[in-house]
Amino acid sequence: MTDLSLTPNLLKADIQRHLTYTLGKDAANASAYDWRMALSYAIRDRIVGPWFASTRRTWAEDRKRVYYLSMEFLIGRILEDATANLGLTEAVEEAMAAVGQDFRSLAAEEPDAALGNGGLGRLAACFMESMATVGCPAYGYGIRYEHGLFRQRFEGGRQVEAPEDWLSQTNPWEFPRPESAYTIGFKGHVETRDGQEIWVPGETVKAEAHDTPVVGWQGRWANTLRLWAAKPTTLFDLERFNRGDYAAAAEPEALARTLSRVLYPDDTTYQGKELRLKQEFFLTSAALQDILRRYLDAHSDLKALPKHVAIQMNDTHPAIAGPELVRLLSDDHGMAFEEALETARACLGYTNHTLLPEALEKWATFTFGNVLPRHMQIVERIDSWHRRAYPNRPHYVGIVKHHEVRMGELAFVMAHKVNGVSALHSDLVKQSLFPELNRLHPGRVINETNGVTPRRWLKTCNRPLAALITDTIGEGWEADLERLRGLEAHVDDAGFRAAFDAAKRANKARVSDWIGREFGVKVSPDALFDVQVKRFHEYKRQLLNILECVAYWHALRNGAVKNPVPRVRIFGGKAAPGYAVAKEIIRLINDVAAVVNADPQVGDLLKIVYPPNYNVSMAERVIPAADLSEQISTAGKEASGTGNMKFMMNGAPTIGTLDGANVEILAEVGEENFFLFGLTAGQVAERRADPEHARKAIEASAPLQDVLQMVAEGRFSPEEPERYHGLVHAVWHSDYFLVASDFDAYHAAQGRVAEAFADRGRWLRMAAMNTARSGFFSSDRTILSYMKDVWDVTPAL
Ligand code: 26V
Repeated sequence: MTDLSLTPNLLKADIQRHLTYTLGKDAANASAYDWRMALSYAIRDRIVGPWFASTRRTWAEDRKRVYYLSMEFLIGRILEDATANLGLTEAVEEAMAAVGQDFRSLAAEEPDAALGNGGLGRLAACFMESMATVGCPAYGYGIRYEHGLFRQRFEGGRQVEAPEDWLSQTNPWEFPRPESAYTIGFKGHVETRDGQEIWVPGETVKAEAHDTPVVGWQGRWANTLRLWAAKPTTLFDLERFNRGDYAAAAEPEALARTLSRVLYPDDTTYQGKELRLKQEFFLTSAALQDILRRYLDAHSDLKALPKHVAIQMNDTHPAIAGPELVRLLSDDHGMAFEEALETARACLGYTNHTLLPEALEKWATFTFGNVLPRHMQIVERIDSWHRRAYPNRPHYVGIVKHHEVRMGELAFVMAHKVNGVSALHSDLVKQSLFPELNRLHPGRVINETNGVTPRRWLKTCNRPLAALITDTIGEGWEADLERLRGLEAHVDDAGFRAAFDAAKRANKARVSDWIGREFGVKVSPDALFDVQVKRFHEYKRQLLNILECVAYWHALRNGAVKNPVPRVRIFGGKAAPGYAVAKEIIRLINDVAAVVNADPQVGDLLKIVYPPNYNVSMAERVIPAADLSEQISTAGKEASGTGNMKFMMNGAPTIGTLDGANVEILAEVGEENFFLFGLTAGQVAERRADPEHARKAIEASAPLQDVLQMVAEGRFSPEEPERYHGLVHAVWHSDYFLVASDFDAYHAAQGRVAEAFADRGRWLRMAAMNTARSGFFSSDRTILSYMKDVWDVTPAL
């Protein structure tokens, strides 16, 4: 271990050295950007020690490694977190102050690494940090997208997307490894030579590694996030270039680079895009070639691979890993087919993150066979092997059906463990997604409830609360989150409550300033901050939230609310660019906000704010300031949720349905500290069976009728009164996500929230109990559980 207790002076000297020799800048005219870069390099230097030490130990002890394959890693900023994990926050503050810079403002200028859409990608990032914290030897494998998730702005209330450009600045965290490159093939044909099938690709690209070290808490271990960039295998065509045909000369380069150019911004509907399939194979093949290369550097017997290698498929996006590993083992290394299959299966695990049928990947056999002809053969062979090995398999079950390759079934069959991401979701994976496969393979499906890293999501993002926790229960809770239980002994203590209140108030004051400054809305830090931040999906029911805002506004105007509690309803989130209904809901929220915020009659009693471009950094700002966490999905639809856990940790009680990990949050925190409402997953199914459910629900609810009437007649869109006819019509006549059926229960639950909030002592107790009982939702717990149940790896620390 390197000495991490470097004084601010040493740090300052290192920063100045980087400024001069790495950046070539004179301190006299260095910009804030230059200082941030110099600081980032100085911090990166201090990660390298633990990184090498961890890698050396893994080799020396011949430890089993975990390989986490994910199309998304939603990392956010790195500087502040890495600094905190190294225990250098105070030293860095001091060093930067000595050169006339403010650390926090510099850190806030770092662009987010937004290589993901939402929950699935952020989970992968939390897992990377937790694997480094608990000392699990691991590599994350992903794609180094040139453009991460689009930037969102509003024009006339409507979402407008602009490309994101995080690499327009130098990325100080990565080490390019042009020497670690693999050739990835596509298309072409399959030849038989001496009874052996050989794939002859028609196109090739190169996958080039870029490594980012990920350091854990207290710098005791560090792992590698290896992201692949696509490069052409052939340089440009000099002959064409000399003829002046510049565009054609650059064609191979352009073609290759499109592979890692952009992140697909749609996580709602599966679309059979060939480029997406190519991206998936690009990531997976590069990762597997790298894994086998590393294994064969130290071993020779490929049959022993599962003793040394665990590969986790983050959803089905890398599910081509099954056939690709079989191909590498059999076609390239001469293993018999069935042995290759069993070897691959013993290495592979599959995590399912969604039940939504429209998001389940399936590829037309035509596309699949065209892009990956050899893999198509292998998939057919896996399918017929499985059919023969399990003669009870019903005829309608299989990997290839109706001229489609079903990636969920492929991942299931090729994994030794399949898991869901919350208790409820894992049950549904067994009962409704894969009932027959679950019957054929009892015990294969298990649950691994999600978690979040408390270092980023409590320690660094909420310094006031973190300081109070340390003052109250001492140090060490950051890597042993169950210790937060120690707070329970203090929740009835007036002094502790006041301190808890002050911490929340400080966060809210920062957010009020920001909202006033950036969006011109004046909000009081004493109001109830009611927050729903997440991707926009119909099932997440931002529509239910905004319709309830309208009902509340209406009631306020009519004087129907006794002792109203001032409220700020905060929204944040992006819609997939092609998701028309989600975009209409976004526009409705902005339209309602404009009317409500300008209404002198309600004044400070209700404000609606929707800051654009919600991302990891905005979450770090807003979640610590939340009083109430909105987790209101249609029961049975949200696989887990992880935002719900972040709010809980930061002392915000949940208003929510019995869905995903809400169920477990409720169990931990107790009904008295949770605002539960709505239909259960079972009741949702029953209710939907009645084709008249929406109309009946609306007819039974006077407030909902009023709300829908106001929206439909253009109260919030006077310049275009019919703007929301479609949306309102859909609520009346289909309402697949049961907004109408849950409306009254939600409205009533919001009433209970206001009542509780008005009782300061009671509210603070609830809020503190949420923090105190959030220990289970540390991703350290999740990772230790995967290590034991799925990966069979022991922690090195
Ligand atoms: C699907 C697709 C389909 C193909 C195109 C690209 C793409 C990208 C993402 C997805 C599915 C995303 C699924 C997802 O994010 N699920 C979320 O996973 C979280 C972590 O387990 C969980 O907390 C959320 O409840 C769940 O919605």
